[in-house]
Amino acid sequence: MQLIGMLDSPYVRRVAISLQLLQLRFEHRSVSVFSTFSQFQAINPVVKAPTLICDDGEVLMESALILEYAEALAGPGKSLLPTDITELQHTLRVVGLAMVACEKSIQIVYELNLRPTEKLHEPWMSRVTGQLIAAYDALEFELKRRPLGVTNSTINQAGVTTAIAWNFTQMMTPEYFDATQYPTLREFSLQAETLAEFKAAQHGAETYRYAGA
Ligand SMILES: N[C@@H](CCC(=O)N[C@@H](CS)C(=O)NCC(=O)O)C(=O)O
Repeated sequence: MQLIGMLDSPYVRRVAISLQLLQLRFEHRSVSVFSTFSQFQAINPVVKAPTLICDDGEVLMESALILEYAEALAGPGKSLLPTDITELQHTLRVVGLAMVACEKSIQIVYELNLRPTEKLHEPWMSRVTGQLIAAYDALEFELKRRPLGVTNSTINQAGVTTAIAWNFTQMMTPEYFDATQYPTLREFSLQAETLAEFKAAQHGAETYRYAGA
């Protein structure tokens, strides 16, 4: 299967890292939804990253759905989601918060980069920034309360998505919140970024390198 999209997208990164942790092999094509729009459109006409081309050619999108498919493909014994219902509930809460953090950072990036400066809408920026901070406040609280595993055998989907969200916000919108307020998140993300699966899929324009190579 092929993963389409650049690793400067937190959604593409979460899929690339999760596929590796689930021990699923894939080819990565670092195609941009912006600078190579037409090339992306030829692969997926709705131009959404991540896009996954399955082995039979069917095209999937939306990271949560791609990961649902990947979990099923990986089969029993390999999963980034707990089976215990209480643990699953908490994992999904943390994933949800981390996904909102990604989305709010991206909305800031789009507002700054895709809109002419004179059309920047301040009430929207304030709203989105407030939501971003609320997501990180809640994530810091949750990680302190219930620490997450951060080795390649203990990290779960909550850990993967949280670490990626934090890294993305640091890379793209660090001036919109005070990172020193979130020591647990910062430490967790730093540790996650040292894992081979994260190093193989670093934020940016590079193509993912198989962690086992
Ligand atoms: N909810 C989606 C969000 C994906 C998303 O927004 N991807 C961005 C790149 S970071 C994209 O495709 N942007 C182009 C567009 O929306 O037109 C997911 O989890 O996959």
